[in-house]
Amino acid sequence: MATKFADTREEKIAAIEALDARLRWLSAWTVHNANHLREKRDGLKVGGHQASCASMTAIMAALYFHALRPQDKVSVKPHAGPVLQAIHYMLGNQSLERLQKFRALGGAQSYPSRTKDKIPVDFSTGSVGLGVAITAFSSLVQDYLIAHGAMAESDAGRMISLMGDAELDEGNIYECLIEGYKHDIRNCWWVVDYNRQSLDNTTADRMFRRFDDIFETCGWRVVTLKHGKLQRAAFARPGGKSLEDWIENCPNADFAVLTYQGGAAWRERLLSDIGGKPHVKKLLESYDDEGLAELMTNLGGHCIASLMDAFDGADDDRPTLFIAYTVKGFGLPLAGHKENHSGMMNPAQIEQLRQSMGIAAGQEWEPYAGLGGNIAARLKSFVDESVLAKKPMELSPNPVAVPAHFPVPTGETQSTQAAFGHVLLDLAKSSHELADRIITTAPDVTQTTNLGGFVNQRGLFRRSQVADIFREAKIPSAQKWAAHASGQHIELGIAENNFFLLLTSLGLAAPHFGTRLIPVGTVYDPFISRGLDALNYGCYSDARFLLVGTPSGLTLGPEGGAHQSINTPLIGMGQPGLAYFEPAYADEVALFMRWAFEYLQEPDGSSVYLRLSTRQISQESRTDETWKEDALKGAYWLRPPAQGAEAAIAFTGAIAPEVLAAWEELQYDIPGLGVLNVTSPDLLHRDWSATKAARWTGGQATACHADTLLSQLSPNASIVTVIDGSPAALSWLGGVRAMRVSPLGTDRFGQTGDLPDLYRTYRLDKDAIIDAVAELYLRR
Ligand SMILES: Cc1ncc(C[n+]2csc(CCOP(=O)(O)OP(=O)(O)O)c2C)c(N)n1
Ligand SMILES: [Mg+2]
Repeated sequence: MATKFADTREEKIAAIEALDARLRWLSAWTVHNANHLREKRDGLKVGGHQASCASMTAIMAALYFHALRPQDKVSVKPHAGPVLQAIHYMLGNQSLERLQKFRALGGAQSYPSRTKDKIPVDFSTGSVGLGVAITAFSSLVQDYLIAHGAMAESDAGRMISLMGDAELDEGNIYECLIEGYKHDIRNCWWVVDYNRQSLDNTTADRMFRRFDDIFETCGWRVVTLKHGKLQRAAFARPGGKSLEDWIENCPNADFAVLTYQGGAAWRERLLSDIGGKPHVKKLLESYDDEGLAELMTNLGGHCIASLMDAFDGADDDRPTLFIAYTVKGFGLPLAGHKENHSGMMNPAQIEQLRQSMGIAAGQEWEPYAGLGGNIAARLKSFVDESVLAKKPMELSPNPVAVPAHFPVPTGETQSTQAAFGHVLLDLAKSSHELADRIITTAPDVTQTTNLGGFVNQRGLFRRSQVADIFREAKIPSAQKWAAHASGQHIELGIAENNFFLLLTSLGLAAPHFGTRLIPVGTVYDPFISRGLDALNYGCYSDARFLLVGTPSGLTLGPEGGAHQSINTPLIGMGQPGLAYFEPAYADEVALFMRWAFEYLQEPDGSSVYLRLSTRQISQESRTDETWKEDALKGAYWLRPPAQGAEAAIAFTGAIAPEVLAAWEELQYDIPGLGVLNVTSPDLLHRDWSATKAARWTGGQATACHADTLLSQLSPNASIVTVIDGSPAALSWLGGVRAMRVSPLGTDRFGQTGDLPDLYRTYRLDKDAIIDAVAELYLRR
């Protein structure tokens, strides 16, 4: 019967050191198998990062098997994915088959993925920097839930990022630091694998200690783990101080070169640089070459005891940056080489590593290979009893009920943006549970995107109260700006990366913390592009939120070309995990918002994007409700065509008045001319392509919604499409039933102007629509 491992701290260190070695082997072998052993059919390099993994196995072993608490959540740097897979393989959460299919279809993912991996993944990573900053925002979300009584303070976990040092070059890190400071975030750890190598090269020496300053300025505690215990012991010996000083001043590139070259090179260089100093020669002589190489690379990030001490030392809730010095490729023949990022051990090298680790041929996949039977059994029980093994599964709390009907804002002329604000305000005034779960956010555009009403009702969120000084001074102002713990709006500075990362964290509140939040974020439509990768990251993570891009298109005309959003309809269509709607009328806004609040809670739902406008337009007087069902599928006939009509105008959004004015003039010349209101080019297109695909994947050969709508036209009909945005968003409609199309839209940068001038300039006015219809119709 195996006795328990780790009764004492020394035993625990030994156990975690053994795990460090196991993780280094299994991650390297997983990559090797995928690249060298698995059958290759396409001649492409499969890839994987053995050196990046080896750099971090000790950090991960110490974190996961010592410091981690069940409620903590971890983001793992993308290229250490195989280490995370290996940890879960050892825990029994990952199958051998999936590990063997690393980077193959259905196998372990290249980079940890919440949606694609079968192991528990707290945060997806891949695009460097984003997986780091998300942890800061998740700690803010956790504080929000605690402040709102949805979580006990004692259940607060640490949001931890295990990051590469080159991730510190990403600008979004610093945007996040500033925002984090403003919101006084806590319970956040970032552990830097400080191997001083990026993808291309060793990193700049000049940054030495700069990161400490930057983080400390933003309120973080910085803990540096530079030396392991072997080095610290050597420094305490005669001559050790000279050695320490030498290491202190050694440029990154020199250190890397010597690490790659090994013991003899270290000796030669050290003797030449400091051999003349007292006791140094003797100190160096006490190590053989192998021992000297081990000593010189015994950095803090590879020393389990140092890592455990450092993690134990940060036992309060202060945000903490651990700078753990490491060697990229530690313990592998690739160690230190500046091109080791994508470098891989060749078969002879991995064979040598296998032998040096005492792993018998054929035992490569054994989780506990290379250890004596007794030790293997004890180590297994240590792993099985670890906190990680008892980490609770993610929850899927019940959906928050959505009222059956949202009142439609009244007014003969309305803009979709104002209607959005009214719907939210009505909700904010209600006592419906949905209103309590809504949390709004905006990057410094709360008032100009009509979120102000909601914020006036529900307040800004801050852990500690912030007074509204203007209000207290009795200066008239439309906006209440007091912040308190029960507030429901998180105001951000102008940093769209932060905006999308916060939406992502809020949109993961249900799986992360067991409470559903309904996040609503507003941003000027053109500046979606500024945070596009973070938006993509949020969608890839399957976070659920309502994104409102407003104002959009030429309705920002007075602001000029830099504010004109042209390609956002294509972003809405092209972005997986995001359903894009562009309403024209206020009743559509209410309909789509209601739908969105349900859809973003459905297991197979997604986030939703509303592209809105400040243009006030005459509202439609509806005679019935039949349009709604079609509108939710992406399009409805606003002016139904006569059966077999020869032409139609299809449009999206606030350009409706120009379209209807053109229709008024044309209907006498073109009998039965139809007007199709495409409320979601995205859903309509997805439905079309999915229906086509279904024919080949065993589905029914049914007609898609676009097909059904357009089948009312003559087979020879022509369509003019109109959108204040890229015309490509609608021009595809001609492909559905092989009809000719004239696509109107904007495809040039904007200029300042009022709407009549701009619509004329960009050929979106009534005359342009009439010309386009006439040209298609007459040239048949
Ligand atoms: C946004 C983004 N740009 C580029 C890359 C490609 N890339 C992957 S890892 C890497 C360098 C990472 O270096 P570091 O963070 O120091 O990690 P290490 O492998 O050294 O631990 C780069 C440029 C990426 N994944 N994401
Ligand atoms: Mg690095």
